[in-house]
Order: sequence, then structure tokens, then C-alpha cells
Amino acid sequence: MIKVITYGTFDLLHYGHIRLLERAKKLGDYLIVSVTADDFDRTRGKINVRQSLAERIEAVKSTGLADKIIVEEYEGQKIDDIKRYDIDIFTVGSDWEGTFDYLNEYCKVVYLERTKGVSSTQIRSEKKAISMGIVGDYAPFLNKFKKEDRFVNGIEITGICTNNIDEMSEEIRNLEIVTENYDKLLESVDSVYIKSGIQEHYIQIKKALKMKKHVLYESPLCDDVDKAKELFELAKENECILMEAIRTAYTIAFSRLLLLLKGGKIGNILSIDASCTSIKEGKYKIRSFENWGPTVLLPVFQILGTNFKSKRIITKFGDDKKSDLYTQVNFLYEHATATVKTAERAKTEGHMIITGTKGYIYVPSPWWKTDYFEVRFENQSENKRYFYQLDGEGIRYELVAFVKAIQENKNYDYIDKEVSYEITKMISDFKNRKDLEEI
Ligand code: C2G
Repeated sequence: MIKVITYGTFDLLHYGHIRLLERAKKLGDYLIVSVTADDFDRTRGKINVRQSLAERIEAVKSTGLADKIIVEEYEGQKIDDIKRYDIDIFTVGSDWEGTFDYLNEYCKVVYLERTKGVSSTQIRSEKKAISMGIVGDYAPFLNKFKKEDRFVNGIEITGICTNNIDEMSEEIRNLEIVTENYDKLLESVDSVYIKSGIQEHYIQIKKALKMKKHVLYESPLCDDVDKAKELFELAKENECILMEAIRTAYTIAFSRLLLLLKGGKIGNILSIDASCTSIKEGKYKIRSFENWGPTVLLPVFQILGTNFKSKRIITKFGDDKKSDLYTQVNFLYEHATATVKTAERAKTEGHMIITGTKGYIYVPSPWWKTDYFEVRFENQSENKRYFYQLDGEGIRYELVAFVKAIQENKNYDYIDKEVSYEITKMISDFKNRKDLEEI
């Protein structure tokens, strides 16, 4: 019996894939089809696969061409599979010509002519790309953000509303729409990414939603919980996506860390310590807690919840008594505690440590854009390290989630609404100096 194996993502299965499977089947008597796992696709740079692994397996199964379906999960698995299943022929489309010649050592390698004129990418982007306008003045970040749209199918940054165009990159300065007029930008795009000052968020987001524009906003949503609820209501009425941008929430490492904790990996969680500090240069206003607060509060509220018994805000203000150079918050929960530190005029270790009754999780600095963390125990031989690919600090995964939410008109709550509201409340309490003591 001649056994054949082939590999693929098989996203949005089309006749190009089916023709490949038909010809692969004809090469022998028994065909194994290996479908790539989501993580493995991301690792190899395919970050906007639309269908889940289960859906893609189901689609391949429905062709009736595969005698066996397996999942490809790691680099180098092809060699293991060829040995494990005693494969005679490895085949794949001609777009991979030469890539898998090394497998000739283990079996015959056959490249089948790729079917022209159809691809999942093309099907995905058949829907007109969503145009996005970016809003804000903080050039160091917006320059980074703009670079990310080239990695994500289905969205294109086409305009900017800013009062600081001189400091923006050439790529931004050459956008179709460069304006200081927010209304003008809104008229020309399908969606906006808002990274303006918090005091502008409410008005800008409300205007965008009223014009049925989708909104990705840098957290916090605004500085008043009632206004936050009003905006989510407005988004629902206008069938728009209103998505919170805290990059960390969209990284694989952070989502895997949450799953490990929920599974009791380190027992009951007693404390969380997380810091985000930077020494901000230049003319930008110092707003340590407003700028870093959402990021540093995310793990606390996602892991311990938002029903803390009390909190204490400790802040070091600048001479203007407005800009907070350093802000720390201590939380007391029923059975746990948390301490978070933010600064734009001070430096400390930017790690996160989660203390549990069986062990602890250590996320090295900069924890908020990490691709790696460790689970550590008393018996160090049980320690485990976890590595996950992280491209572009997580911004592109945020964009992929935003595009997917728009295309499927479904808000994927990577960040629970309760967490969004509590972050807003924390910013409001800070602004009103509630529970706040100065140092
Ligand atoms: N294919 C084809 N014609 C097309 C599109 C795809 O023949 N118009 C073939 C590809 O060459 C591949 C298979 O269909 O052999 C699955 O394609 P994809 O789902 O795009 O996956 P890809 O990442 O190309 O698969 O590690 C090997 C890869 O997993 C190969």
C-alpha cells in the first residue's frame, strides 16, 4: 500500500485545495492530510486564518478524500510523521517547490502544480479592505502602529487626524488623508483607532459611533463609568464594533498564562505584582497612571476579578500637581492582594509575579509584551518555561481581532466588559483623587 501525506492550513477550503487533495490521493492508496494548528500557523506568520482548527478539519473531512486527518503542531513534525506513519510520498503544492527537498531523505517528495487564480488570502480579502483612520499625537507609538497594518489582511490605515504631523513617520505623512479635522477624517474611513488624550475619547468615540464607524480605542475608554456604558450601548444600537486596545490582552503568552492559572497550575492565587515604568522624554505630558494604568490593571482584574474590598492609590505628583511621575495602587481582595506600579518619570523592574499556594508565575520585563514566562515551584526540577511567538508587540494580533470582529459583526471580548468598566472607574477615581494619598 502506497501511503501519501500532505500538509496545509486549508482555511476557507476552496477548489484549489480540493484539486490538490484529489491529485495527492491519486499518487497512492492511502492519504493522510495534516491540518495546521492555530498556534503553529501563527508561529509561521499566518496570523489571520479565519476558521478554527475544528472548522478546517471538518472541511477537509467533508471532501471524503482523506483516509486519516492529523494536526501539525510544531516545527519538524513532518519528519516525525513520515517515520511514524511509514509514508512513501510527501506532496504539497508547487508554491512550495524546493522547500521540502530535505524530506527526500525519508520518502519521495512530489510538488503538484498549484491551481492558479484562487487562494484563501484572496477569498479573505475579497471583502473590501476596511479603511482605518488613526487619531492622536503620540508619534513614537503611532509610527509603530502604522507599520503593523501590512501584516494583517483586510484592513488598511488610510488616514490620520493629528496636531503633531511633523513628528510622524514619512509613511504616515504620505497617507491619503492627513488632517487636524476629526470630522474630515471620519467621513473618509470605515473605522478609527483612537489614541488621543482620555479627555477627548468620549466625544471622539461618540461621534464615530453615531456615524456608524467601528472603533478600536487605546484604553481607558473614558474617565466616567456612566459615559462608558453609554458608549457601549451606542455601539450596540449602531451595530458597530467598539474594541478596547490593550495589546497584552491579544498576545498568545498572556492568554495561555490566564488558562494555566484558571486550571489551578499554581494553586490559589494570593498576590499579583506588576510594574510598567518608563522615563518619558520630550514634550509629551506625563500621565503615568492614565497611560500605563490599563495595562497594569488588566492582569489584576482579569485574574482576581473586580470585586476588591479596598484600594489605596499612592502618587508622586510633579510640581504642576497634575502630572503623576509615579503611581502605585495596592488592592485588598477577600483572599488575595495586588500591587501595581506605573511611572513615566521613574524606573523599576518591569516584571510580573503571580504568587500561588503551589508555586508562582514569573514574567520577565517587559511583561506586557512578553513571548515567554516561567512557572516555578519549590522543587525547581518541576519548573516549566513557556515560549510563544510575539510579532510587533502584539499590535497586529489586536488588528486581526478587530478585523475579525467587524467581518463577523461579533465583539470578541478579549477584555471582559466588567474589566473595561473597572479600569474606567480607576481612572476616574485617580482623577478625583479618591482613595489617593500623595508621597
Ligand atoms: N494549494 C493549491 N492551489 C491553490 C491554493 C493552495 O494547490 N490555489 C495547495 C497548497 O500548495 C498546499 C495546499 O493546497 O499544498 C494547502 O494550502 P494552504 O492551506 O494555503 O496551506 P499551506 O500553508 O500553503 O500548506 O508546511 C506546508 C504548508 O502547510 C503547506
